[in-house]
Amino acid sequence: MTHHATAPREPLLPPSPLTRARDLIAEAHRIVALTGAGISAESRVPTFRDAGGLWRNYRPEELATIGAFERDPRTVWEWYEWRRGFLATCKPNEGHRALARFFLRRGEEGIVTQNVDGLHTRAALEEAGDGPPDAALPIEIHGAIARDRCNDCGLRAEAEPLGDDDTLPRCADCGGMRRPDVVLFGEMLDSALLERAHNMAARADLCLVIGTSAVVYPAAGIPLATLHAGGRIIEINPQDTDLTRAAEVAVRGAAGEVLPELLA
Ligand code: BV8
Ligand code: ZN
Repeated sequence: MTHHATAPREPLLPPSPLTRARDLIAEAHRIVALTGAGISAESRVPTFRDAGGLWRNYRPEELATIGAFERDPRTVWEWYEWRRGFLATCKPNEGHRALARFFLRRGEEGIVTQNVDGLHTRAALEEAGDGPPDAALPIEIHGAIARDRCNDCGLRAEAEPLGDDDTLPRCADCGGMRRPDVVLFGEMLDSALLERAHNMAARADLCLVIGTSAVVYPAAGIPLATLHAGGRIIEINPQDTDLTRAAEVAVRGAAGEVLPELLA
């Protein structure tokens, strides 16, 4: 019996985080994704931390607060007007598109976003073509910058340009103070939206956490609903975050590069 010298076996490398993440996705039944400003970074939307100082030396945390709005609504309005103008030049990136296609293929909604930039919605409509976009439409738990809301009666309306005089936008129905339809720091989130997002995460067996520093609550608690229900977390982010230690796999990279690979 001749013994064939077997080639020395390749040392078995542990599977890469991308491979492990792909396997978890293949095994998962219900998947939810929580996204933050990082998924829009490659669309040139400044992440919440870098936006500060880019505009008349204000910090976002100073301006995106209910206190600032009550104290100095005009300045907060002008900041949102500036952000709206800037966002008009941005478009969904490959990360938004890959995520939209993924949920359209699965036919079941699962995107929860902290972002107010509307880029997930645009990606859903563009990727769905003339098909239904619903499965890729996000739950926007912090609202949408492109809409206004009445501070008094809650009437929502398309944003209108700010008058250049000192008057502030008023509600067409009740004459109350209009404001951007976003959740400012110090404000409660829409409880129905938060409940829907939380229940979706608790029913999921996998939560993709994409481009968030996971410091803003109650949004950052959503992936923990999946974890506490026995599910697992995959983090897609170039950096470590407060959620990294709760993640089964951390894929260290940019969403625009990782998601098309991961979700193909
Ligand atoms: C509430 C809408 C309770 C506005 C937003 C003191 C005073 C007041 C409040 C608090 C306080 N201390 C704590 C609080 C609670 C506060 C909070 O959590 N603060 C944090 C900062 C400690 N939360 C609230 O105020 C919430 N409300 O708690 O109400 C309450 C109770 C009783 C009575 C009344 C109220 C409301 C929070 C919602 C605030 N609104 N947005 C607007 O945008 O104009 S949140 C805002 O922050 C944005 O939505 C943004 O999404 C979010 C920032 O978080 P991230 O998305 O994670 O963005 P960030 O820049 O931090 O991170 C980006 C990540 O991406 C990084 O990890 C980076 O590595 C990564 N990245 C970069 N590039 C890429 C990438 N990843 C992938 N690919 C890339 N290419
Ligand atoms: Zn009103």
